[in-house]
Amino acid sequence: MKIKNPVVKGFYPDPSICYAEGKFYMVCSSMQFFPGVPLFESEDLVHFKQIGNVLSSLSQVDLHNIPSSGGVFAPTIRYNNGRFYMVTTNDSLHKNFYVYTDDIYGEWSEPIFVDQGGIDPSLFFEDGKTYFMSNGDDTDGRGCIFQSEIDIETGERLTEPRPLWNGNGGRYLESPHMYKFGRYYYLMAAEGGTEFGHMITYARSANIYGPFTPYKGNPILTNRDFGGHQTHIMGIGHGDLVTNSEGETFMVCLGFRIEDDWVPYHHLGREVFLIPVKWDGEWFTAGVSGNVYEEMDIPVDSMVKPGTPDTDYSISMPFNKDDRLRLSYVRDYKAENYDITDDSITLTTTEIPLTKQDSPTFVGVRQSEFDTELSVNVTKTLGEAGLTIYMDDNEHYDIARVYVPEKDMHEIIVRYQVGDATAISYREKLHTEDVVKLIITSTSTEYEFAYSINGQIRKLCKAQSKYLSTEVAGGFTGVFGGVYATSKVMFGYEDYDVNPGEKAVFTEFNFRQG
Ligand code: 6LW
Repeated sequence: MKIKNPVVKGFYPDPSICYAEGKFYMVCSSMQFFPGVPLFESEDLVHFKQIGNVLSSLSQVDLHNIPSSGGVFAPTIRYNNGRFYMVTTNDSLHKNFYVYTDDIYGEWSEPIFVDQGGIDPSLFFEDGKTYFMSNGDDTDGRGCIFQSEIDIETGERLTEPRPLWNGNGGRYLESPHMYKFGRYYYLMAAEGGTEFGHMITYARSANIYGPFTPYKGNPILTNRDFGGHQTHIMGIGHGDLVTNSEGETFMVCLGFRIEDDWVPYHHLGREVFLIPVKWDGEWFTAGVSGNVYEEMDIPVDSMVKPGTPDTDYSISMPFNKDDRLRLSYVRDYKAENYDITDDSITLTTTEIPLTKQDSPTFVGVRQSEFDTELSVNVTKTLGEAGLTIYMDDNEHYDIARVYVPEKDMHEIIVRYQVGDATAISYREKLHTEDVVKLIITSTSTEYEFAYSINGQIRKLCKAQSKYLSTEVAGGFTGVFGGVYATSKVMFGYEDYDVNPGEKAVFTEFNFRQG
């Protein structure tokens, strides 16, 4: 069956998946954004529905003032004896921990920490034992996957971490997962780093502690040798295998969609790709000759119900329960600054601007498509209230309504924040106290800013998506479209401090995607 990748679009990196109670459940990393670890359900590996966020309480994860792209790194989800486990790393605190639930539609436990370093932890259950693995360096300083046995009730490590495999020679050996097929244990990992050199490798052993023999055809999956003129799908790596009730094995992995054939960049973040897996005796292969294309023939026919609609990533008011699962905040969620109903978002201004490594009053949704229109009505607010296309603290484009009382300054501004550069690319006096509609439209290569009053649209300026890309911003995230409010009005060459605590009321939020 022809499948169009990615199967989950937008900033949903580091996918991990399991099969339980007749359905697939998948989690992704979330870095500094809260709630953490978005949780998806699927019946066919092609259509995924977000059903929750694993880390839905700040008591489960400490994101306070962490750096952009710090926080929650790659998770693993596993199911054992009727219980779901999600294990991950708070990379800013260098702590590995897991949470569990007996109800996949309910809340997850408080964190249980494991005394083993590294990142990208994974769990493997066999014969009443729980194996915990993560990456690290061996005594020679080489990348290595380490494994220990833990007590899954307490998180206590019962054995010393033992080196399993140094990978296939690529840098940044990470994303380990252990599987048992037949008489062999299969240890799969990512190498090359989560950028253009990314790849997936594996090795197998008759013993869970090795020695592991690498597959002779490693890397089993990569697009590292393609140029942008051959494909716009890059960064393929960080995979997880899953087997359905028919014994058919598939892989999900991350990748990203670039723009520009020759100087590639991506701004939507790393997304989820579905990969076919084939067994050749007791070794497996993946993809099409180890590569990934936008359209692939994947044997999911028996699972996909004909006529199932493609995922629509658009979101608009009135919000429903599913929409609310997609609302994301930066670092600490401070409930007192948000009043979100189905038909309005009321934000309380604070002195924290978007550019500060802190918790600005912001709520947004991942941009999953290249062609979008984001719009919202905003009332007059003492301070600044606007729409933003937000990659992280230092890379975002804002269109805002500004009112500074002591200056009696009532303006529409467009701000490009790229690194240390704050460019006010548009400033215009606003001769109304009425509601103003802010509008940002996008293509794959640019954003256009406009506003309207009583239906009269006024187009202002444009900015390239390139300058919000990962290749400019660095890190591991992808862009959000959202609303924000602050009492710290920054023009770069002059800033104003308005009294915090004012209310910005947004209505008719509409994020059309695709
Ligand atoms: C993830 C790890 C990685 O945990 O980036 O570059 C981290 N590789 O696999 C965040 O996505």
